[in-house]
Amino acid sequence: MSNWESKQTEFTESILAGNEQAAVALARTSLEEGATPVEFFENCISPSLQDIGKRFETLDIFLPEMVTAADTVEKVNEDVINPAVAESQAGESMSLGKVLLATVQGDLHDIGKNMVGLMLKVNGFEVVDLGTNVPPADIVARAEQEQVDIIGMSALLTTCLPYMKDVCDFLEGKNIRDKYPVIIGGAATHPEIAEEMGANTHGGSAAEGVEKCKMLLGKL
Ligand code: B12
Repeated sequence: MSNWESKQTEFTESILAGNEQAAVALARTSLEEGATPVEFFENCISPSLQDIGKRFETLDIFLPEMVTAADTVEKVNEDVINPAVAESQAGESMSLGKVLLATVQGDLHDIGKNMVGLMLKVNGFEVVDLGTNVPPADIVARAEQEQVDIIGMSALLTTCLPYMKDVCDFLEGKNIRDKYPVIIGGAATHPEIAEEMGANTHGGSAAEGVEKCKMLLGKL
């Protein structure tokens, strides 16, 4: 698939305009032409949203357009990408482990986290998704309740990063830090941030998140 650049430009314009039909059709055609749903997500959806983020930052667009774009992407995910990802691995029934996922307190971004959850599920993990805006104490309490094997956190707002550290500090304070490998991701993070927050590792994409979770549990 060599023409991602032109597809991505077209996709960006469709989601900015809230043109669900065009965005869904572009995704369907790409899959029919042989792209995998994950390839479409990583090469088209994700960079288009990054592009929209940049335009928002430079005041070329405003919040309502970012909301429209996000809503249109959710429709594409619901109608095309999620079912295709689920179908691509149907039939796998092993359980590699249980992963808690949450977008941290103050942060409502969940498009990336949801893709991570879906990819983990189709790759054999059980996922406990706590949603968005989850306070550190709730993350720790649910990890204990659900006896998860890994804690995964997402943040796109840099102001919310300290809540990731709070989770690791809470775990330390309860003397259970070693029980829970912690993986973080989201546009506000990178590997050095993971170290700063006291997490074990970082996932830069949903696919990398799956590989890192396998590594954390010694399943690679
Ligand atoms: C869509 C969007 C929104 C939507 C969110 C809808 C939704 N349901 O998620 C809406 C319109 C609601 C929104 C609101 C806001 N947003 Co916003 N938003 C974006 C935008 C354009 C795209 C985000 C996205 O979905 N990207 C695509 C996904 C696939 O990428 P991703 O989340 O990074 O996930 C991938 C990886 O990071 C990884 N990953 C993600 N999570 C995890 C977790 C684990 C465990 C692992 C392993 C991996 C992993 O895997 C994913 C798949 O590959 C970004 C721009 C950007 N550069 O990110 C701004 C952006 C994040 N938003 C921003 C801002 C400022 C806001 C608002 C404050 C705006 C306002 N004035 O109100 C509010 C905040 C609301 C809140 N409290 O959270 C800023 C943040 C700046 C900063 N440095 O903190 C950005 C960067 C835009 C910008 N450049 O200014 N936003």
